[in-house]
Amino acid sequence: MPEGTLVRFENVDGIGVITIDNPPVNALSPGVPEGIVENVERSNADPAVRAMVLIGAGRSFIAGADIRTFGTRRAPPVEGRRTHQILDASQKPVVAAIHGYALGGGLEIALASHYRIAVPSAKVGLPEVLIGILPGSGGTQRLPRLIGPKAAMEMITSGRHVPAEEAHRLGIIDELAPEGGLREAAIAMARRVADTRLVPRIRDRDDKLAEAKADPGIFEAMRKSIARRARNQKAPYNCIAAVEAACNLPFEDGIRRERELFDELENSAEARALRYAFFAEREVAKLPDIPRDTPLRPIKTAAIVGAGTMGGGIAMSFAEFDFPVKLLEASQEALDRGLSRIRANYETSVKRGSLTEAEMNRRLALIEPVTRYDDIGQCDVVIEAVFERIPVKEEVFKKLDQVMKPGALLYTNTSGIDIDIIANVTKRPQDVAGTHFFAPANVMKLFEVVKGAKSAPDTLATAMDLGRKIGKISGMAGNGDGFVANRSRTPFGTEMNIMVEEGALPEQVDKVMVDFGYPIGPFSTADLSGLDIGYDSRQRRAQQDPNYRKMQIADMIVEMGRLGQKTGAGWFRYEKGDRTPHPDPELAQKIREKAAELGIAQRTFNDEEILRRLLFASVNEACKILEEGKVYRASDIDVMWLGGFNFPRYRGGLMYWADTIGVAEVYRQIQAWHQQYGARWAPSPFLRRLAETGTPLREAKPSRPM
Ligand code: 3H9
Repeated sequence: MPEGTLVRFENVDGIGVITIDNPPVNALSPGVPEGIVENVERSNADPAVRAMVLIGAGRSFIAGADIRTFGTRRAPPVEGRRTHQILDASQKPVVAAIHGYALGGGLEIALASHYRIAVPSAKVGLPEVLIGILPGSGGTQRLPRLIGPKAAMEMITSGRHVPAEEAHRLGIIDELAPEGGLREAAIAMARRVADTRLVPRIRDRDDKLAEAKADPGIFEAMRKSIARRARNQKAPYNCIAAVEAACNLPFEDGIRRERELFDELENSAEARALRYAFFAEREVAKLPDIPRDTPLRPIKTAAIVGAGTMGGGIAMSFAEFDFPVKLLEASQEALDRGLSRIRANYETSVKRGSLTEAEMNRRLALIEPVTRYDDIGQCDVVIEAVFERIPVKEEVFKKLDQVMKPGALLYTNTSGIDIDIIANVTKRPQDVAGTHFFAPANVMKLFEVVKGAKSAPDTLATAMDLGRKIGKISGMAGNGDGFVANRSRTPFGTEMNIMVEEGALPEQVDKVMVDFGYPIGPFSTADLSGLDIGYDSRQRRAQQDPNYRKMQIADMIVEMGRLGQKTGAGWFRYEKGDRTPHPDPELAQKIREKAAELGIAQRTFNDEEILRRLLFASVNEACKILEEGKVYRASDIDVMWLGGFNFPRYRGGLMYWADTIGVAEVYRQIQAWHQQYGARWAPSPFLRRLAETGTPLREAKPSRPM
């Protein structure tokens, strides 16, 4: 068949090599499954073919079903004629040859094949749960038969990508092939097995299912273990139910049950939101004003200035992804403190079992502490993470300008200082941009790249790419107070404080947001970060702006010495050595007294009102950001909320969620609160236009280019 066909066939001395060629990731788009089926059937009918190899062209085996086709009208699959069923029924053996990714429907095709060979760099997995569905092409029935229900449930409910070597140990992969030699090794394997009389089929195995027969409690235990992270979601539970069916039903009945459970999910609200989030996270990488082919600056070595909590977390992000990184602090003492914090973080992970000691040592060896600016001059990129004060940052950038080699990228991790002020103290403002990490920097996914007035296109494109290389999701923001992520989050913070002044309690607000899907509530989060930081910035703001609305209760708490977890009390009370927040009646009393002193009337709040007050305030601000052209697209704001603030992913993001309520209703409510509470709720004219035209918030285009 000619190049350009989705599925090609070639007879290599009796081995039929079936190549899937659907760039970029060989998704199973219309035409691909049909092409596989046609070639498998033809090979079975052709005496000149003894066995087959199924392999992917380009960078992957098969990344799964084509997600774009979900939720659209598709012809239902014809039972018995589905790709996995045809492969399974093949009388001649099929070897799946895996490189890159074998995910979802891709791994399911490999499981329906009779042998699996992979290069060590390959990854396999069933990540359907991450887009709100379950493996619907036999994966939930075959994987437990191959590796046992417990291991299968762990893989299917987490959706994680399993490296080939681990997959080999688990029994998913039969053989490992040398990198670069996959095709030859797979053809050789096919030759070896070509004359097998009994083609091995996973469906016929049940030895591994004995685990569930011996202990039927494993399913309930699994449901319990995921209860926290699977809150409000259906897909993870359907995944477990499907594996349970694999253990209790004959294979064909199990396949039917899997299909039913899949059908329940495909169009669920959570699946739609998760699909949206998947594509929004790909869209955010596209830079409309920077050509795609802009050459990137090579980055092999990095430096971080400042070994505080943020700087240390950033260094850890680099080390995790194999970048040698120099950590600079002028004083040896501060450097030592920073390094011991990094070590302590790693040790906690080792104790928890999420990191091996060897990996900890490998990462620590990549972080080189230095005390002189001259030591970092040859690094390709430097990220400044010093104290958040303009003169301090200016001082650092003057030094960087002196020592860094020409072409080095100079990034600042400021969370709010004007990038141009920083850039303009150097003679190379084109090399300067913001790269804003979110705390904890080694954990949170968002990497907000901030565009200065003079930032060169390759300075920005390289920053976006760098974020990706250290496992983050990069999003571009225009320069301006708070950039995009924090600016859109600020009104949420304001409202939570004001509601407490008006009679809501921190524990009620936290419960509403946890029930909504946040891992922890906003007041507990504030206690975790420390309340003094917000206090300082409020004091500064109040000095600069005579109209600044003071947060009297938040200030009172800090002035009482309650700085959060680190002092054993903040918005909540903490037992020694325990991070569990306990409501504090004493504090509640103090809050009421303060409110009385301020003359603020007290009332009760219902949960819906709390949720809306917090999130609508932010939607309104997001509209102002779009109006000012400080972001490329509305969905980028959603990506930032998912990666920066732990907004529940199965709700899509701030704007996507607001659309589930409806732009007209959001506008109506904001108008009503404008009447009631005054200026801070003035609706953005941009929002008004969206409401008038019925344009979904998530599709809103900014009013002007960034
Ligand atoms: C499934 O299989 C269901 C079955 O059980 C059957 C049920 C009946 N579909 O991420 P990248 C696009 S569910 C459509 O930047 P990377 C992506 O949008 C599926 N498009 O690359 C992007 O397009 P664009 C289970 C897809 O190298 C381009 O490919 N599988 C799909 O960073 C490059 O993507 C999954 O959930 C797809 N399946 O990462 C895997 N995959 O350039 C989903 C990618 O226009 N995919 N695209 O923006 C991934 O996790 C990553 O793409 C992957 C590569 C790890 C493969």
